[in-house]
Amino acid sequence: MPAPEKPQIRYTQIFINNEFVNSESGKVFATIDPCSGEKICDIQEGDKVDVDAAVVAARNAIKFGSPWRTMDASQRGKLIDKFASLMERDLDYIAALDTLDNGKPFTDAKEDIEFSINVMRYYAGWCDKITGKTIPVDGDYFTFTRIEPVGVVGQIIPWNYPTAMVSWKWGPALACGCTIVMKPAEQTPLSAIYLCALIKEAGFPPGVINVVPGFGPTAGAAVAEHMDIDKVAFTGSTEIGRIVMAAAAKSNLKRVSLELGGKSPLIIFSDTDLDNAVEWAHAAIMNNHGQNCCAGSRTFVQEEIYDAFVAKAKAIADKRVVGSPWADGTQQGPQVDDAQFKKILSFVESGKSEGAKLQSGGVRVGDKGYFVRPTVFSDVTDDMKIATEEIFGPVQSILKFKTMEEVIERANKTSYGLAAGVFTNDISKAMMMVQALQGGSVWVNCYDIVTQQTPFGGFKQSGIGRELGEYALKEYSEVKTVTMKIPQKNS
Ligand code: TXE
Repeated sequence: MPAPEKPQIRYTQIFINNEFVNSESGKVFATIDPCSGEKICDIQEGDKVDVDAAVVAARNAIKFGSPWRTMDASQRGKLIDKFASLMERDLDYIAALDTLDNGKPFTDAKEDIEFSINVMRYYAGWCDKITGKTIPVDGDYFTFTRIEPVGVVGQIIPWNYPTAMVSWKWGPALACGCTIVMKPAEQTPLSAIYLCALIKEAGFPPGVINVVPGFGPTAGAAVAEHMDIDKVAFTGSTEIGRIVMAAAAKSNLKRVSLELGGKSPLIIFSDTDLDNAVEWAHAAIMNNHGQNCCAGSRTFVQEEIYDAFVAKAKAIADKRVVGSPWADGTQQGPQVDDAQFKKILSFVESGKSEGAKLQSGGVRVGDKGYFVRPTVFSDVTDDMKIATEEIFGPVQSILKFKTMEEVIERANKTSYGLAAGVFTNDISKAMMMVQALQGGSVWVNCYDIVTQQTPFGGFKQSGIGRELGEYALKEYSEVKTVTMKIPQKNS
């Protein structure tokens, strides 16, 4: 494959009411190329006043009798499908924007965009299949339910999958007929802004989608606190998820869905095919540079195969190709920003000082940008910081266990509960683990299989609610019970 072109940046503004506009304050912020630490371009910096304007547009777009409200549900589906086709037309360009802004290899970025298109198409199909019920109530009444859009939704997203996060949020919200005010992550605003141009081109009515780039404590907080936003959907750290939920409670009790951090266990029993398990475990933590909420960041390996597993995990990490995300064959580009880069290296230091054995990596690559060598620690114990806190980087922690009972208890001993994985050839063992592990997704003999059709979300402090699949529709709808007096009921 020839090296892709670095993209020309075409849009850098706030998108409200189908128009690109400057920030009210006149302020801009720089989005940074993580390969070099240098500025890509300036982006209009939204704040409360811009969020307010976006909410007015979104409220108008969903008011009773509006074009969006009176549109056939099937037509809503056609618009979403048209949008997906425009994404397909511009796939390489959107992928290039994500590579530039986020640092992920171009081939990975393309897979993200393909997934995002699938997500949009999946929800396009749902639009005219969201149905209520008729309910046989007592008495001379006729009762049915209507599933209505929850209203204006605020969506705050992170930087690790810039376009995919947009699709996970827009797809179900649009299918339900909501209108949207989104705040993309300050590290990666480029693709979300570009997608606005495609929303306009697809023919969505003004105000259905609004995007206000900016920072968390200003634009993000304005969304979470807003009195005229009916629901907030947030993906990011557990720490900020707590702030968003408190803001929702303190303002107008807007509905809340949260997709937060994780410290997901991946459990390898000794009866499994060792080479296969090593490969999956490597991908489970290293994919997307470890910047994955459901990364398999605690690899539990049964004692009989522990030493062999560690040796193979080291060998495969040593071979991982780190470099320019634009180059063919690169498996890992830079971490997203200086803060994440420093955070990861400080976790490496804490692993070393707490007595874990560094098998591979643990160092910076090069002297500019935010590249980190894939890192493998063995001899990790449950109480070490690298085994308890989310690192969000390419750092594999390998722990040893003896029995199934023991590993169940240790795997669940965390405040998180996003995902878990099990490798075993014993179906009974697999089914015991499936039932025992506390996580929103459990993968058996595979890992990180996330699809548009399947619900995704967390137990415990990994979140509230589910994204993707049919379940996500619940997060964007209200149920209205309608009861009518009738002269006589007949069965
Ligand atoms: O996340 P933040 P950061 C975890 C991961 C990572 C850590 C920090 O461990 O190392 O979080 O990353 C917006 N009110 N995850 O600092 O701050 C912010 O602008 C409203 C896991 O990037 O949670 C951005 O749009 N919004 C995660 C979004 O929240 C606020 C993905 C996420 O940023 C806000 C990312 C506020 N007060 C990080 N402050 C996952 N679940 O996949 C910030 N934001």
